[in-house]
Amino acid sequence: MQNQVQTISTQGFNDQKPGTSGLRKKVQVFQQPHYLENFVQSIFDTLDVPLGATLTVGGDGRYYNRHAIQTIIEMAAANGFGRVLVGQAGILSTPAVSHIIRKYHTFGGMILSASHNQGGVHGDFGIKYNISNGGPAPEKITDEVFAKSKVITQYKTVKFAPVDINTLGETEFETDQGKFTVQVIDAVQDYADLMQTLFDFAAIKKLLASGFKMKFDAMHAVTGPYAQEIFVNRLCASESSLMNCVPSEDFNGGHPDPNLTYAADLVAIMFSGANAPDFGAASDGDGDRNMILGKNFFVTPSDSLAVLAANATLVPAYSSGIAGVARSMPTSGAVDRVAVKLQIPCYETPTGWKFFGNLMDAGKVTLCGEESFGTSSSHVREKDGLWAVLFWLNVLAQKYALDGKASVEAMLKAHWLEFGRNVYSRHDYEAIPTEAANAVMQHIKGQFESLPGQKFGHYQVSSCDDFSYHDSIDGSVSNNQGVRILFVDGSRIVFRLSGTGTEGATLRIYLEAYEPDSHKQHLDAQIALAEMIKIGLQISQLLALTGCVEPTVIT
Ligand code: G16
Repeated sequence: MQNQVQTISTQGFNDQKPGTSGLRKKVQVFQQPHYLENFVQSIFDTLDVPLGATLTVGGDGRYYNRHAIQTIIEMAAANGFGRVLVGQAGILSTPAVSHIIRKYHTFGGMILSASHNQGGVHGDFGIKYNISNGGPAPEKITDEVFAKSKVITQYKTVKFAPVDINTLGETEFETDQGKFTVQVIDAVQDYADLMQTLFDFAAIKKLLASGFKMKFDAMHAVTGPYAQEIFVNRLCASESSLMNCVPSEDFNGGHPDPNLTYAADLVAIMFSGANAPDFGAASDGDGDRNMILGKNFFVTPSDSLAVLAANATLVPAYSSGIAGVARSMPTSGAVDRVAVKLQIPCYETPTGWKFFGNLMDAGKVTLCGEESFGTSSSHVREKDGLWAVLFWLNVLAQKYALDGKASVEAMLKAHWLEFGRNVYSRHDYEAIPTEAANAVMQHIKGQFESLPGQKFGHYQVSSCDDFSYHDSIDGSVSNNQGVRILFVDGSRIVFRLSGTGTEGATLRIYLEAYEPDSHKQHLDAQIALAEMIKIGLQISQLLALTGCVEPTVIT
């Protein structure tokens, strides 16, 4: 039976501006009539979809995924796509979507996720479009989508009976525009195969068989099935190496954000003294973030990027060296020091993985990272949580093969000894009133003229600005990307409003100081940065303007 394309009248919404990574809102917002459809149609209208093109669709399994997938399938059929690839049960991690787009040359993909944000009926939902290089759509596309979403008057759809996305295989439909196929693909195999081409699985297997203990926490999110296949089936780790590996629609009531606050169960295990595992890691809702822990030891994401860059040649995929590195502006300068030693370029971009895409496509950088627990390479165009975990395991396996020792803490300390330590911390003030957060930013900007030269305790301000990025590949300019207070000794404080929250505003304060003295490098970051923290609060007048006494999250 032929299914008729229908044109449905609608009215625009004013709040569909994509943030740092796609559109994220409360589930109830997405459940408003036409809300999801309007945004999807605005994306399709922005793209020049070739007739019969293939679209990849997958999500992190959170509440509303299944409904959204059916809607997108129907709208894709009506908008000229000939095929949709869907992960089995609708599940695909964000890096897996990126890989599938690249491997099967699909016309981009839709990722249904609010990443590390909470899920469930009262939680968050999100959607973003990735372009055909596998990476998040750049701002010139998301800006156009937003503009279209405000003035949209109709969308196109075809009503199908619910498509079975649980069973692998193909289902064909006839529409009045022609044949349309939904292909349900294995969510895990392609990605696991890719990892096996990058890393030395035999060496990691040996390490894991040597008594080296690891613990991976999937936080009830998308990486569970991937971790099972990679760590247990392929690397023969014990089942007890994994925790929280069954994805759930509301992440079992948790907050799938791999940091010291929200991954508290893993942190307790890893900081349990002499019997703690040797290596711990966690990933977020959609599998693109990672947190790395050693026995009683936390690795900041900024340090993790620097250590991976410094040791990249120990990993098969990067054995002939890396072309360059990139980090987001608020990420510490630890990797910059490695780049100097390796004599490779280091790029500083705004927050948001989308800014790395052009540099990777142009072959300028191989490794990229962000302080927000994101690290990856040009094997895909997204950050990749399990990739980072495997990279660490591969490097540790090589160290073990060399001298029988594999310690995360020892690796970090050796790194600091060679490069010095960029002591780093981020303080988040979540869900504060938007007006109060804006007032803080305005108050700081109001001091741009008077701050340079001023002394605060041991520190003197050298300059301050609102970060702007000029993309050297496509010439685009992105302004207002975070306020920087730079000090004479190279320390800095950055203030930025998050672009991924869904409740009020989240103000982030990023603190960084350089410590070359090996006798002081062991200090806890909060102690080492205590004076900087006070200066940040003084300059921002955060307490007076927001009433917030303490950060919600410290990493
Ligand atoms: C997203 C982006 C990242 C960004 C992070 C934090 O991560 O993909 O590039 O660093 O948000 O952004 P913000 O500071 O604006 O909240 P994810 O894991 O949420 O997709």
